[in-house]
Amino acid sequence: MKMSFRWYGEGNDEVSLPFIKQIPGVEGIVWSLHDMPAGEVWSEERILAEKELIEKQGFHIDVVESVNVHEDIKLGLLSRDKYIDNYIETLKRLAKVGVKVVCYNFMPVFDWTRTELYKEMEDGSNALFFEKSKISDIEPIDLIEKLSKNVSVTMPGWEPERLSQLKETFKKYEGFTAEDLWENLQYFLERVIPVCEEHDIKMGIHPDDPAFPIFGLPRIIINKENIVRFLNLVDSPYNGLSLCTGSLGSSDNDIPDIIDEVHDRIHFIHIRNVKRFDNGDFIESSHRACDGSVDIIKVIQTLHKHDYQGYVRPDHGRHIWGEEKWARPGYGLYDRALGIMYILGAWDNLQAQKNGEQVAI
Ligand code: CS2
Ligand code: MN
Repeated sequence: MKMSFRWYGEGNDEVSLPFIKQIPGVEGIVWSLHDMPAGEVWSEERILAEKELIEKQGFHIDVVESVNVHEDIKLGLLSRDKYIDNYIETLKRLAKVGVKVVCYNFMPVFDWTRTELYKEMEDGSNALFFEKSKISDIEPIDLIEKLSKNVSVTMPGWEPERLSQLKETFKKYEGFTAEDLWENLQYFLERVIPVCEEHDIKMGIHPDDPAFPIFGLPRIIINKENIVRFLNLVDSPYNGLSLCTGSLGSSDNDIPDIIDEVHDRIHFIHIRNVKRFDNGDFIESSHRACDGSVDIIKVIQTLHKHDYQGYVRPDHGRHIWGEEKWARPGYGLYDRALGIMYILGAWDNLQAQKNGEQVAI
């Protein structure tokens, strides 16, 4: 596996590239142009400037997360073709500078959703929390307003231009079903994947987070059955997954079993743990298997069994050692760095066993 780390860009991330450099094992930066509105073509100058900045620190730029999909594409509006053309142009420009994988999602309206960004834990750390009952009694707009009061940065999926149109966007989704979303996803893939094949750039869809419908909006990338259906929409290695153990772990998915089934279509993995409660709540925990509901060790063993050669990054981390004062929710430095050491510790141990076995033969 190739270890990487998500970075939000100069002036947009309190964690610096030189600090990331000090985490053992990180080879690449997972990057994006976070201020680009969904649907616009990314400028070549900006892409090149980002590439230069990241490569100067000795990291590769192989993975972009995300190139956001315009809402009209998800809704299947007439205007979608123009936005798909723009998406394709951005993909070509990224392929030209050597990007290998693009992580994206196809969730209506929101990216990931939580009800608290700074839930205090007994040990003094804090973490992203989802309280199911809170989602049922609150309007989405009120939830976002409440959450964004304490955050000074723009969270993925909460870009100002998207939020300002939240009410209208919700209206457009009235009566919209999961089957409509499947159809529109297929339409998108049928146009985009042939270009990916030609330009050698792979698409990896990110599972929906949480992995169940919220606010009456459909969510489809949520379990094994749907992931298999998704991969068959366009049966090409370029139509793949960014498997996220935390997102799929928000409901009762057997993630090692999913990896067994679709490992050859996984291009990128987010590894993190979540602890689920019986009432449907969940909290993001440390990466350690015994701290959450996802058996992270088994996930790593399964990847190793299939000789996973793709990209990986720790996903969200808790805020620890006081970093909630400066780091963006889910994306502090310390817990993600600890997560990397846990993942690499497990991986190196499996490698050592494998090498030992080979020597013994
Ligand atoms: C990420 C997602 O922070 C996160 O939870 O895993 O925001 C992810 O970047 C997007 O869904 C991919 O488009
Ligand atoms: Mn993720």
